[in-house]
This record gives sequence, structure tokens and C-alpha cells, in this order.
Amino acid sequence: MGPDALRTAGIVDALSELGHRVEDLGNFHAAAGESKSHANATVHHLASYAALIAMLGDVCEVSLVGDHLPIFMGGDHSIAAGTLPAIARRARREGREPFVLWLDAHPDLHTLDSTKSGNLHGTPVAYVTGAPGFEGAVPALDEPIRPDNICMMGIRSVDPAERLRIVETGIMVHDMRAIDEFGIAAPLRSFLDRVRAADGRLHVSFDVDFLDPEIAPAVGTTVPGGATFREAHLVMEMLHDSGLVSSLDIVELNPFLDERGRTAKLIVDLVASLFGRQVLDRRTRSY
Ligand code: Z70
Ligand code: MN
Ligand code: MN
Ligand code: MN
Repeated sequence: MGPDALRTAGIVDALSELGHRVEDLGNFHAAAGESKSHANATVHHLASYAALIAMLGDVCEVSLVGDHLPIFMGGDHSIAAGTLPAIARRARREGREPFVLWLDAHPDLHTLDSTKSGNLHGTPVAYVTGAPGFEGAVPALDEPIRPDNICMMGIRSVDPAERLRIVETGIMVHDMRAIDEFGIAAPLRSFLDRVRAADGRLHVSFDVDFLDPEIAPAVGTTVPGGATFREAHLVMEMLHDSGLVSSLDIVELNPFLDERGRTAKLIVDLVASLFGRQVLDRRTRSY
């Protein structure tokens, strides 16, 4: 129901008013198929996860054309296991490196073996970076995304196995402590400088729980201490000004937990900031 809540909150009009031509391809569902078991018995919906990844491979091929900037609305963060490999394929066809800005309370770095909850939306980053244990269970990756090319912000809930993977892979993680200490602009600017220097193709994966639950209550598991209204808008405005963003996921919005659509409305406003809405024209200033 997340995508429909964003439509009701006016995502198409907000983007159109900014001068963009918007094409809504509608909702896509993956056929669940036979259930698949795993040695880790907590893992559930594995067949749906595999089907989702395969289905998104096809959907991404039609939406990642020309200079289109696709917005993939979930659903939960499992969709990133489908969007990221497709985006990486597209980047490499252009002779470019894929880069990912991961905005989330969680690093979603579990493998099928390490997850304790069995919730597969906690695994996409491990999968797309080529962590072991996904072979045979889900579609094989052409080429993993380099952990060096991933920057995470807003992280504040990390399980022990994920902590280890962060150290092993060297993924750049700006947790909330770092953001409190250095602000959100400096680390973002430094990542964007790296993307620009590499002529990278940048994908932004936005989990609604990146935001503080006081302003965005419509998520399954609320984690206190998230990004503020102003931090989140600043991130989106800086992303717009960078001109580097090529695709976007918006995930984990659960309208049943919303309060009169306020989270959906906030997300639409944040997307509008990413697509060029600003208080005053600051484009003359260089970043
Ligand atoms: C925990 C797990 C999670 C939400 C990601 C949480 C995962 N690390 N939860 N997004 N809402 O269960 O693996
Ligand atoms: Mn997530
Ligand atoms: Mn999350
Ligand atoms: Mn999740």
C-alpha cells in the first residue's frame, strides 16, 4: 500500500509542478511460487524474495532508459535486492561505476545465514555486495557492487553480524553519532565529491525509518533518534544540487501506521526537494 499512499499524497503532481514529465508505470507484483526452505529456519518468504529480484530485473530494464530517473516505490527494502543489481548493470553498460547512498536506520547487511529475525528486508546490502550464502537461493549476481561505493547515513540499529560485515567490507557508515558530531552536510558532500570525481552513477535508497519516528511514524519498526525534518530536506536539496542522482528507492512506508497521511506527505515533500523544489534559488552557489 506504500506506493498508493504516495500517489494519494500527490507525488505525481508535486513532480509535475517542478516541470518534470512523470510516467507512472503502476504496481508490479512478483509471483510467489513454491515456498523455499533454508538451513536457517527463521528465513521466510524466500521464494517471494527470489521472484521479486527476478521481476525487478525486468522492470528496471524498461525504466532505466535514456535520461529517465526512475523512482522505485516499495514495499519493503527487499526491492533494493532487485533494483541495485539492475542499476549496476546499467552503469557498467555505460562504462561507469554504480554508487549507492543508503539512507536508513539499519544497514540491512544480514546474510541468509546470519539473520535472526528471518526478515529478508534486512539482507539486500549483503546480497548486492556479494556476501556468501545467497547462491542457489536467489538469482545469481552478474557482478557485486563494491562496498567502497556505498555510503550509509542515519544508521542507528545494527546487529552483531552486521557490525562484523561493516568492518570486513569497509562500507562507509555515518551513524547517528557521527551525524550529531559532524552534521549531515559534510559527510554527504564528501561522498558526492567522490561520486563526481569517478563519474559514477548514483542510486539513492531511502528507507522511511531513516527519519525520526516523531516526524515519520508510518514504519513497521520505529527506531528513535533519526534524521530530523531539516536534516532530511537538506540531504535531498544537496542531492538535487549535485545533479548526480540517477535513480531512487522509497521503501518501508506503511500507510496503516500513518497519522492522517502525514508521513506520506512528508515523503512527497522530500522527493520534491530531491527533484528541485527549493526555498530560494541557490543554484548560483557551487558545492
Ligand atoms: C534487523 C533484522 C530491519 C526494518 C530493516 C532489522 C532489520 N536488523 N527492520 N528494516 N524495518 O531483523 O534483521
Ligand atoms: Mn532498510
Ligand atoms: Mn530500516
Ligand atoms: Mn527494512
